[in-house]
Amino acid sequence: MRAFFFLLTFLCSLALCGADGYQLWLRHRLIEDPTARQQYQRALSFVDAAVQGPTGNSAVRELRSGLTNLLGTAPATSPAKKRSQGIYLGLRQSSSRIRQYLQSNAVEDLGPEGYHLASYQGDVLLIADQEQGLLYGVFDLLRAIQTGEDLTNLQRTERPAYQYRILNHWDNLDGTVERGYAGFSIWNWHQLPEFIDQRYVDYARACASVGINGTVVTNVNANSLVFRADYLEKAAALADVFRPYGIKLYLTARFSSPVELGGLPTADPLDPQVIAWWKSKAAEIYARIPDFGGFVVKANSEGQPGPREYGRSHAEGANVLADALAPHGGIVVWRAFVYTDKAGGDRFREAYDEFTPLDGAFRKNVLLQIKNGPIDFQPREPVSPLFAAMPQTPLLLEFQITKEYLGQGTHLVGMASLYTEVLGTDLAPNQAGGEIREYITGMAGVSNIGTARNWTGNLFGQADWYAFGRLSWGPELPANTIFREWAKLTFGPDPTVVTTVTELLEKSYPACVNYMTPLGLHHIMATGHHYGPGPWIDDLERDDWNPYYYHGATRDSVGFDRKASGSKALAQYPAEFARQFLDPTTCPPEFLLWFHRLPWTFALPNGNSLWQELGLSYQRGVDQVAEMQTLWASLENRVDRERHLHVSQHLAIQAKEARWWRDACLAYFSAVSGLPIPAGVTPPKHSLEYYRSLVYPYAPGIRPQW
Ligand code: BDP
Repeated sequence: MRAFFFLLTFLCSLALCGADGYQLWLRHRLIEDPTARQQYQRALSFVDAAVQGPTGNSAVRELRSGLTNLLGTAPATSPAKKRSQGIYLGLRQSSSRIRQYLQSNAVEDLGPEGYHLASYQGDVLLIADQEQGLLYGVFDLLRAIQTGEDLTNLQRTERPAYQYRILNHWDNLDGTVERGYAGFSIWNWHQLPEFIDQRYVDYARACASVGINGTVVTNVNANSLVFRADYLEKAAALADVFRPYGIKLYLTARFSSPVELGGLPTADPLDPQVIAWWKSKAAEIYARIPDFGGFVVKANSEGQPGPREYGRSHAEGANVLADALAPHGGIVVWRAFVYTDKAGGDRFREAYDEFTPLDGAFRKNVLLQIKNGPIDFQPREPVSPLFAAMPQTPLLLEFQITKEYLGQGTHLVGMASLYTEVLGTDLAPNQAGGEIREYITGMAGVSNIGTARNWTGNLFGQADWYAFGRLSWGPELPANTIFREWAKLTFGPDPTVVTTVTELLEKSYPACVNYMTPLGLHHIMATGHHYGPGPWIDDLERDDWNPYYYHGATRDSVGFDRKASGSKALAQYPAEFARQFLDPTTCPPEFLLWFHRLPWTFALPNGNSLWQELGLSYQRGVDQVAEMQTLWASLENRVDRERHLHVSQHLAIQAKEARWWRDACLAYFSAVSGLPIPAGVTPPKHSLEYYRSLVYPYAPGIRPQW
């Protein structure tokens, strides 16, 4: 019997208890070190909660179950004996203990989502102004215990930097996910509203635990069917699940819905019938979902309908939807990812040219959602110039969490490096507060979640969901802190594992940029699915769908001139920011070919020619992946077998694909330039024809309509 019990415990510790990745970073496993466990047990022997609403109740439930799992015993509900220590949680004035603390400790306004955590005469106090703050405080406290923080000097006040912290699912009603690499959509529209998958609850817990407070459950390439009454009922059922976790539901709005669903002859935003249709649709939605967040709209972009079809501006289109939502407190998130199909322009410029004349023309409840870069989620982009050009319009920064252009579901690339680089980019280097994070009101992240048991397909994709949430709450957090936290929460406290996983994540982003798009190359991936290299593609119907358009390599030169002598896109930035890019000899090398067209012989600051440096960068990327493999291999006996194997196998694919990128790109650029592969670079294994011949019609994540 005893042997059986031990076997069961052993099996549980190896696999059943979360080594499959389902529990994400909320793996509240029993603290192994008995001394540490006893200390926490003594300090947290009860949870005295004064809460009333559903969110407060979720907070208490999370705290109790988290503590029970971490400490091995359930906390009591009140102090058992006089001298026992525990947690008091509640709003100001909610308990005498909290009131007593506040008499001698000033805690300023915490806002709707903030909280204050303090150790007070041996107890832990968690105080908020509204119950949602308690929920965030609970997750912070659990994270502190999970990562081994000493609670005796606990004293912190936390408030989110932004009001809007939203996940964007590019999920279709048929269950497919555009640019999704983790299986199908987790929303089972067919079986909603009756069937409530436990995943919905666990999803909401995970989001709340990192501060996410909104979710757009449908694709930006929208389907008007979601506004039909039965679908709204399904959406309402999801909203009911999310509400106790402080998460608002949003839907994408297809601009032509009044025609497609409403049977009207037009979707012209200034048509009275269209205006009335949106008003009544909004009222219908709010009748079912009283805290509905609002609409996200992709209009006149990549074939999506929009106001331009009726000769109306983006502002005229957005305002009609905004007016319909305003009486109910909803917002319109209008996407700036817009480019026309005019030949000969520079796509880099388009969003800026389209939207800057409209600054000030949007209703107050319209937010403009801008992708981090001016083109499209490339491995490394300079920031979008729009951020500094819309002072009268609230802005959301859109990141991709799913890795459409960064190795998709297979590659390990710690996106926190990209996110922090963007958030910290200083557009006004001569003044304080010019960082991108200061220009925005919120963050949106294109989700990487699917039906994969571990949610993200590649286990390390969880780190990107985690990073997005943490940064949307605290955009000043360094990537290293986020990686370290995630490593501890996911793999446990072993310092060797934590240090190695952190190092692996830190290496991964520069590695990917090196083996895909070094020195500012961009959009050179294959067409449609964007899987693998395709710098040679030049025969697509639109100029700017062709990878060739973005580098224009000839025998003599390569790169895109965006200076005054070229497309003039550089002039869209504030002058003091643009200055660093103007001169190719001082331009940061990672952005060189974004702004300059240069001869292959151009000398870089390190003395290498452009061609040599390009070759060596590709080689460096491949070598860095090999180093990542070695790092991970060193953890073989420290990480459970299931997850170790999972990651090793993914890294093997990444190593193979990194070599593919290097070989295919160098074979192509060498053929075009007539230059031999530089010394120190492994020559391509196959001919250029071979790489050009590779086709992958079933690569995942492709848009169903393309
Ligand atoms: C591109 C994707 C495409 C999306 C588009 C968007 O390839 O699938 O629809 O972004 O953001 O990167 O709307």
